[in-house]
Amino acid sequence: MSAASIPAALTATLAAARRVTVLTGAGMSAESGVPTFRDAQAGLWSRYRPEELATREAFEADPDAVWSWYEWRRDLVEKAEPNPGHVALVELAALVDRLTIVTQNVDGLHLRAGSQDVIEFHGNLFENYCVERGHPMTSVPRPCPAPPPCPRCGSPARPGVVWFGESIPANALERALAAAQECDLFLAIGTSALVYPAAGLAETALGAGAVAVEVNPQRTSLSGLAEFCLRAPSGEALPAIVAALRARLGIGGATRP
Ligand code: BV8
Repeated sequence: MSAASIPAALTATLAAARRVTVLTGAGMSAESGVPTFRDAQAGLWSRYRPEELATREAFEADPDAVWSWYEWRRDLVEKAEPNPGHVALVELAALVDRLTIVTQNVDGLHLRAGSQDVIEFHGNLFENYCVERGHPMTSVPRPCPAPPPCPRCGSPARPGVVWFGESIPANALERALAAAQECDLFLAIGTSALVYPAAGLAETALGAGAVAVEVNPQRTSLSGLAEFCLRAPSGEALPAIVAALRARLGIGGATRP
């Protein structure tokens, strides 16, 4: 996707924006080789649906199986690298007044790419804590076939992610709502917009007068609300957006490949 294919009106809106808020979903990491939730679960996990595994009930029913699913994902993510889409968001943040990423992804790839203002709305795969007291368990040995006991209270570890049926941590929710309410431009990237309250952030931004943009090869429930829909992979569309903005701002230099 080239800079020339980015609508001039989108580039103009981006250039004039005081604050840009980006909501990313699993599609953002697809080009890093991390399967999306809509993809059939690969191999061992092909018989489960994520919604069935990513719950407190599933963990309480079979801690070892759910823990192993997260270990499998941690292994996969550790082998993954941020893709050109992640890098382009780092570059975009340097070109606009303020850019906040609200990510539904728990893979930590935005942080590894160098993004600064990131809200991990559903937590992080690599941050575990114990089920009884919430003691952070930062040095969990890998590989680890079963939830290890907390060194402080002995209760088992759980992944530091937000499961279905669990509330979003208050601080993350508050910051994400503010980012949605205060932005002029809301970019929804690589998300099917099926999970709430994350998906509701788009309506919050629109209600506050923002322009919405969708980057997704497929249509979603947000498509009808978006002023611009870029039907392309984020690893191609985002570098093109950055190149188009650089050209409009008269800033040379190609986007890193
Ligand atoms: C909550 C962390 C209040 C874990 C995740 C019954 C009881 C309780 C709650 C509910 C209920 N019914 C509904 C709810 C609400 C529920 C919900 O929304 N359910 C859905 C299924 C309807 N939400 C919750 O439970 C939330 N909490 O509501 O608290 C509460 C509390 C108690 C009781 C009631 C209410 C918490 C939700 C958080 C769940 N945790 N992740 C883990 O990862 O293991 S969700 C997880 O799935 C992800 O984080 C993400 O949010 C979601 C997957 O969505 P996407 O990221 O969009 O990915 P997806 O695969 O779907 O789509 C990928 C897209 O990318 C596609 O559109 C594709 O076209 C596109 N794409 C592909 N390739 C590319 C691309 N795009 C660009 N470039 C590419 N290359």
